[in-house]
Amino acid sequence: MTDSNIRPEWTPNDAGQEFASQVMKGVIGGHDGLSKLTNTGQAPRRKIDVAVYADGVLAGNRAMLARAITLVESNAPHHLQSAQELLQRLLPHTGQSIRIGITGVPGAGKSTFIDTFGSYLTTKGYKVAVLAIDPSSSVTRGSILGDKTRMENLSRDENAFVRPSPTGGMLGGVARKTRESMLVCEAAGYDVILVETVGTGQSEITVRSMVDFFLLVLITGAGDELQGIKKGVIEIADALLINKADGDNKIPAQTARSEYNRVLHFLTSATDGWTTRAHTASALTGEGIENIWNVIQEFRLNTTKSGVMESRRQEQLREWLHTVVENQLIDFFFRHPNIQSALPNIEEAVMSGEMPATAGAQSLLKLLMADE
Ligand SMILES: Nc1nc2c(ncn2[C@@H]2O[C@H](COP(=O)(O)OP(=O)(O)OP(=O)(O)O)[C@@H](O)[C@H]2O)c(=O)[nH]1
Ligand SMILES: [Mg+2]
Repeated sequence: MTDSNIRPEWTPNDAGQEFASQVMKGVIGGHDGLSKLTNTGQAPRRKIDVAVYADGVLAGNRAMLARAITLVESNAPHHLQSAQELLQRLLPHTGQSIRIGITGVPGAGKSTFIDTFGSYLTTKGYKVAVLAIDPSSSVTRGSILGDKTRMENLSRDENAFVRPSPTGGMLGGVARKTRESMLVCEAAGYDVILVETVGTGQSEITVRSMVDFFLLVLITGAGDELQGIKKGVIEIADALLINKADGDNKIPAQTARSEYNRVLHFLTSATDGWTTRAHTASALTGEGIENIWNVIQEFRLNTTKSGVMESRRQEQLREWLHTVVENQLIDFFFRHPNIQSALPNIEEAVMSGEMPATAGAQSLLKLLMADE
């Protein structure tokens, strides 16, 4: 069972095992780390007062913000309705922030950059929220923002809100939570939203689909300047940042910047009317940090004027709607009793080569409709 001493601050006191972000003492139940005991039908559920949550968030109350995000991240079916009602109330107060995605190979200095950059922004009077997408993470295994020590300054800053990656398996599920958390942060008055992700391919595409500006953090060295970063990732970036441009590494970083700028010249840019360029900075000393903010502000001005910002956000919403429909349909399909009983046989027939996969899928779909 949950021990209240090891609960993160954002877990409501009356919560059971259903919250996605929850610290557990190692693996105590199934292989997924969840207790075999659930509170379904047990402890009486206190009704969530959505209006209280909404008022708290809109007033910029941090504790309520944390609780609202916990609600939005919850995997419990009975929280879904309240979470959606809450988002409905908050929606008119969203959209005013600049949403920035940050990616890069492990160790490139993303977290250090966010700490320095975020602190720079709060000293300028902005409120900064940091979210993460790390589909593989769970609190027990350590998550992307698990060690807040790497964001020492920001996590102590009252104008910053640092939230670890939601747990909960598949990238799609994690992405939904992050996207909705982003809206809650905006409603709470945060001006800049930073979304960190690991450099693993698919998660970058996902983050790109929810932010305005996408920053790729790179480092020099290891001979190969492309260091496993695929051309495709460079092509979805609005700026490249060669980090660790300090000490002996300053000159190599500047050389790398010129090389990347040459490469960028031949690539399609990620955003209409905007030229992606490489820059250098040191997250450690702070040099070049202001320049990055200037670049982002120029981007914002430019794309707002041209209408590209607005059309990108609308397109992102359309895509998101479609993604949610797809996920829910798939879920409905695999949970359907007709499918569950027929699937093993059809799978076997397809695997043994007796039945073509497409024919197998068609007969499953027919079974799904047989009820209606
Ligand atoms: N010299 C120098 N070191 C840096 C700089 N930025 C980060 N580092 C160091 O690089 C190491 C990795 O930094 P992180 O910020 O944890 O990198 P990350 O990209 O978030 O790493 P993951 O979260 O593991 O993917 C740490 O030891 C940092 O102190 C920099 O600008 N200059
Ligand atoms: Mg990190």
